[in-house]
Parts: sequence; C-alpha cells; structure tokens
Amino acid sequence: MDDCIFCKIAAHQIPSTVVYEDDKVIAFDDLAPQAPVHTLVIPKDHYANIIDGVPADVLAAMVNAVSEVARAKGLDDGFRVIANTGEVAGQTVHHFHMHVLGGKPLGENLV
Ligand code: DGP
Repeated sequence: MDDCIFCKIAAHQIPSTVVYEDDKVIAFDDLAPQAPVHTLVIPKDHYANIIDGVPADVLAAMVNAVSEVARAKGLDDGFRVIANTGEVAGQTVHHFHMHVLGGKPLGENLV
C-alpha cells in the first residue's frame, strides 16, 4: 500500500534497525520501545491484521522470525509476543505486526 509506513520499511524506503529478514518477513526494532528488547515482526506483503487472510506460509515465516529475533536478542529466559488487532486493542499501524518484548521481567502488564 502506498501510504503504509510498514510497507515502506519492508521495502527499505524508510530506514529501520533490521534484526532479521527473509523473502516473506522482516523484523526491526520498535521506534518507541516499551522494554529493553522491543522488536516488530511484519509480513512484507500488506495485511491489515492477524485475521486479514494471512497465508499459512507467511504465518509460519513470522513465527520463525520471532524465533530468530529471540535468538539474536538473547531472550533465553523468555519473552512476550503481542499482535494488537483493531483500534479497540490499540493497533495504530494497520499493517499486521507482532511485537516481541523482553529483556526484563514483564510482570502481569501486557507491555
Ligand atoms: P501498534 O500499537 O500495535 O499498532 O504498534 C505500532 C508500533 O509501531 C508502535 O510500537 C510504534 C511502532 N512504529 C510506528 N512507526 C514506526 C516507524 O516508522 N519505525 C519503527 N521502527 N517503529 C514504528
């Protein structure tokens, strides 16, 4: 999509700190981190959210990317994955993304 900031990041038209990339997905550090590690995993193709018909192979690539992020960031003790879906959940960028959060005890709060 022309006006989608995450499409532009996926196409390297906007700079980001890339943690992992393959042909289907890219993972990059969040601009406004909520934890010592806060990386976003997105599909390179545009889907509005997790229930917007994302193909199984893309979902599998995203889960693999989460694993690569955890390895690259040394999240051996665990981490949290969040996919805000829709405005009621606080989704602000309407290109499907998974937040990978870790690097500190996360407690009971979501972030
Ligand atoms: P959500 O609220 O789930 O839609 O999260 C969107 C996240 O995207 C939020 O944590 C901030 C991050 N973000 C927004 N714009 C940019 C950007 O241009 N670069 C990066 N690296 N992160 C961004």
